[in-house]
Amino acid sequence: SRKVLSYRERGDLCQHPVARQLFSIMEKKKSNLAVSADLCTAEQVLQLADQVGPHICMLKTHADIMTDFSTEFVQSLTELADRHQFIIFEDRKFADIGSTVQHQYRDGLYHIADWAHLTNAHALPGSGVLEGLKQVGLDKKRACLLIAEMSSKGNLATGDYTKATVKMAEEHKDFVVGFISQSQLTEDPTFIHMTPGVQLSGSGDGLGQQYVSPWDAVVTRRADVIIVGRGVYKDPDPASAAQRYQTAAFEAYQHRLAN
Ligand code: S5P
Repeated sequence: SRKVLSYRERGDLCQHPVARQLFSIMEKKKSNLAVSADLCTAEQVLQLADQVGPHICMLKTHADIMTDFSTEFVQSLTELADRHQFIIFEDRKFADIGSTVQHQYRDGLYHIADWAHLTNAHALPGSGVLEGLKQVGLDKKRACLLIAEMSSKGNLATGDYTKATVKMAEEHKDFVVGFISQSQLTEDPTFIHMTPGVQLSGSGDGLGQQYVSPWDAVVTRRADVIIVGRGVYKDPDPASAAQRYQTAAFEAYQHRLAN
């Protein structure tokens, strides 16, 4: 099998500034951990971001679950991202026609394109979803991931759907920098694979979520970045939990490099 490239080598191959920055942060901080801050107040999200900041390459948000989203929140989060050096990823999962997602990305209460370096979209609507998002995001140098596979039980993102999603990404490389997936989908080293549904202890959550370990995600499924929510923020000590996941995922990456 062919040599596994380091994050640094892959960053050097990337054209998109967000992909380059992410790979560079991963290399520098020795972190392929993204923490999902699925909390419902600005104070909780900001506190978590500050606690886990040193251990992560990326913070994932769900702005629309917050009760008090504001421009002050965005400003504070951006300051934390600059201080701790992490990418902000709004997990919006756009899934409508181009014209609608354009508004959802640029307008409304959240103005996502103004603050999220990275967002994501389902391939379901066809390439119009990307054409719409691009018209807003390209000028701002934003990037997008396509959801090619999901972690949840019974999901329909499989087989030909997944293959068509990869093809769509390849046709929009100026904006799409990778995938949300459960496995490696392409050998192209400039695409980043991010895998949610990762936990050190549990196997599921009773609502369809299915977990694998950081080792399985990175070594067996070849994820570049693991995404961990409850495994970190439900822990009584989120900073230590983040450190545990950081170490587990980075050791798994180093194992891949060495083998
Ligand atoms: O297939 C997916 C895609 C995503 S982005 N499965 C997921 O669980 N996610 C997101 O990852 C989900 O919306 C949540 O924010 C996070 C997983 O959280 P956890 O608490 O189960 O680790």
